[in-house]
Amino acid sequence: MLRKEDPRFLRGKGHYLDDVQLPGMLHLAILRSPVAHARIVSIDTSAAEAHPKVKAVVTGETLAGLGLAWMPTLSNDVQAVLATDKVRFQGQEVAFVVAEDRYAARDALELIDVEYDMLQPVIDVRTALADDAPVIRDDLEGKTNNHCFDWETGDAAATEAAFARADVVVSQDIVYPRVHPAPMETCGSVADYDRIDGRLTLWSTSQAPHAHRTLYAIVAGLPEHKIRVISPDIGGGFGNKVPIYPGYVCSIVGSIVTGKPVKWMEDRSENLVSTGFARDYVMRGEIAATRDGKILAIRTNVLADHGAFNGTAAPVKYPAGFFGVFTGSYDIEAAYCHMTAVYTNKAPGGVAYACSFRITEAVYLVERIVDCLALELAMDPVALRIKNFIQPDQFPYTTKTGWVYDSGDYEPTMREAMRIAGYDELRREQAEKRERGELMGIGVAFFTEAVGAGPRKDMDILGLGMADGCELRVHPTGKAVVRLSVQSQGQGHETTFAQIVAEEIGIPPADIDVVHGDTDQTPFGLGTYGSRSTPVSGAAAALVARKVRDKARIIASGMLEVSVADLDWDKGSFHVKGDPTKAVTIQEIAMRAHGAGDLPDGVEGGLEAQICYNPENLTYPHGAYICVVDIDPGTAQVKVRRFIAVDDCGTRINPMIIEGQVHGGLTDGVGMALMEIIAFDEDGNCLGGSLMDYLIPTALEVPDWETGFTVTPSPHHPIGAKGVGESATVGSPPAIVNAVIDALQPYGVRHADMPLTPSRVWDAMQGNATPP
Ligand code: MCN
Ligand code: CUM
Repeated sequence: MLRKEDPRFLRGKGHYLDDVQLPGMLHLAILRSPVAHARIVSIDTSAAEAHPKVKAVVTGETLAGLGLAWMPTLSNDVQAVLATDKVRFQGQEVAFVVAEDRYAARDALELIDVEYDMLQPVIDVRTALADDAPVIRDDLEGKTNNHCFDWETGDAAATEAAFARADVVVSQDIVYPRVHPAPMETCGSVADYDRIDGRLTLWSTSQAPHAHRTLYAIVAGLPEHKIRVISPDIGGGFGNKVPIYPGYVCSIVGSIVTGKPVKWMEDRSENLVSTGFARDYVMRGEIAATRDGKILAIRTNVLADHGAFNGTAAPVKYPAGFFGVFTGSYDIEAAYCHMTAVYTNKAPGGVAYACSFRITEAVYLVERIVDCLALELAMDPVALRIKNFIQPDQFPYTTKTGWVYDSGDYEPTMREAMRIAGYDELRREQAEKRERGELMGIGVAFFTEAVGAGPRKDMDILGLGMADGCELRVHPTGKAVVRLSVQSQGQGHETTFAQIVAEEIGIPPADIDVVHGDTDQTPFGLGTYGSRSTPVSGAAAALVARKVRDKARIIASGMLEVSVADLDWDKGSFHVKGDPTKAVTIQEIAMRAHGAGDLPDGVEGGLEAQICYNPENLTYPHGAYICVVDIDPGTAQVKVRRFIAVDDCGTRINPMIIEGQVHGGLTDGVGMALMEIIAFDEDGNCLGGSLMDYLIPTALEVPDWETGFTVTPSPHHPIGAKGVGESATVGSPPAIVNAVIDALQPYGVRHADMPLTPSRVWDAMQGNATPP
């Protein structure tokens, strides 16, 4: 089925945040810190205030007077809305101007005079905990260092014992650099505060409108029923639109102060410099195995850079997200991870960029380290993986770090990827090319993800349980509307949720309207990220439709004058068992539910239902990826020649949409593996602040993707579906890096860190794999 939303998008009729125009609307611009770490001595706003088009200038001091200078982050830290005492990263919000138009607001920023007293910045995560490192978070009472949190999982002693018994131990330092989701549409909001009835309407680029509304209620002390958050069409999120940004809060304050609607819309550089980054993990991976390639244990030690404020988005019990799945798809004896997270003078975030809470880092670690082991054992990387896979009869499988993989059948997926790739033939081609001095590499990665957060008994964000509401209403004429708490940013929910409901109640998808993104129109739920829409809201949609069908069955029994047990469902109609001519359609039932005439005893009129679905477990999709690269030995330029992706996301709702999701994620992976990095100089200047410096892949850098699939349904999901929106971003970087390292075997390279730009590959070829 083609996407129902596309006629609107393809004709330029999408309605994005910047399309919101309200009468009398003013425009907000944010003054940002030019430096990474400095004390604010003074701010002079008088010249800006005198600008004829300026309506308000607000500083941190003004906000402090309202108790709004600081806001909670999604991970129980606090973040400055506008800096009061110090600036803690380059690009931090210092003041804002509200003016009659966008240009005047920007011009007035230049009239604000801030005097900074420079402080030494903390940039290198490795020295952030040194005794003499300046303390970044002196706003936190009693804070005397830059320590953010420590976290561990697994069994250290059992892992130690397994390592002691191993024939072979391999360790490798691996960095997953800071990257940025860089959605096509930047972040923004329009706030409209009605002073008379105290109602706030906020249009914002939010992936989670309900969660945001509750947080505004808590932060600003506004009554929740008077706040309406609307996410219009969103031009890509990729995790970037999960956090609450100071700009959203500023627009609210701007509207309260001026009594007018206020729009804030970031430019590209603001988005790259100040909004949620991803990754930034410095990892040491260790793997222990027997000589014949049985993996015994995996151990890792991680240093995590969280920037100036811990703005990570993850369920609160998981400070390092779902990094705990770092044991991958392998049946091992023991595992242990220790992580130290620190503050640095960099933008806050730690959002997952197209990955369910740090799973990308985990998969990258295990898939790199397994390849290092294959090299050490001189074993084929595919054979090593297959030998260690969790077997089908072991599911549900409890990992050594406590995750329960719901289902999986890994080897067929791996074999399908090998079949499409022509794996053996590729290896032969590679051998020939090596003889001729050509650099061809074949990289393999196999991943298991944990998506669909999550069971409310152990998952919440700031106390909000991760269950999703869903409502289905069938109108008298048999058309329907399904109301979701999740919010599409391009994933095609208007199509796929209509398909889920259609499958259950037999109303054609075209007759089912999907409503989302408006807290006044939809039931509560935690939003779209961590590929949770299908696992959680998708389940809710299926179950709410079954509830409606159950009621329809009772009404049908009255219409056909038989007992409920004597009815058969035939996708779209009920008929009397054994007599298909005695039937009523769902449309006829809908009319009866709303119309004249008797209904069976105890049945209320109407045909609708509502549900709040609390998932029993996460879903665990998996996939096998094979990448083929060629490297120019003269320039060290990597070309991805082929990429084969075989994904298993259980029951597939819309194969075309899945394919689109996979294509997008694979393209992300090429970006991360070969091009993208948010780097900083030693003064804390962000070196990735524009798309001239932060390189994202285009059609030129990517091959024709070759996709395939297997289907291993989730046993606990009502239709067996698992999430897929992030699978390809998770699985592709290790496949590409493994391919590059494989190509560099003639140079004896075991590892090189992303992004594998020509200069890094060149360095690796010269025996200098660790970037300075
Ligand atoms: N789907 C399906 N069958 C399945 C699983 C999914 O047909 N077994 C369909 C779904 O119905 C949905 C799409 O695939 O239309 C993605 O579903 P799902 O895996 O549940 O992920 P979400 O809808 O929750 O989307 C979130 C995910 C995340 S977290 C990021 S990040 C990401 C991604 O989606 N951001 C995206 N894909 C994106 N795609 C676009 N265009 N834009 C983004 O910002
Ligand atoms: Cu993991 S980025 Mo998505 O979860 O919005």
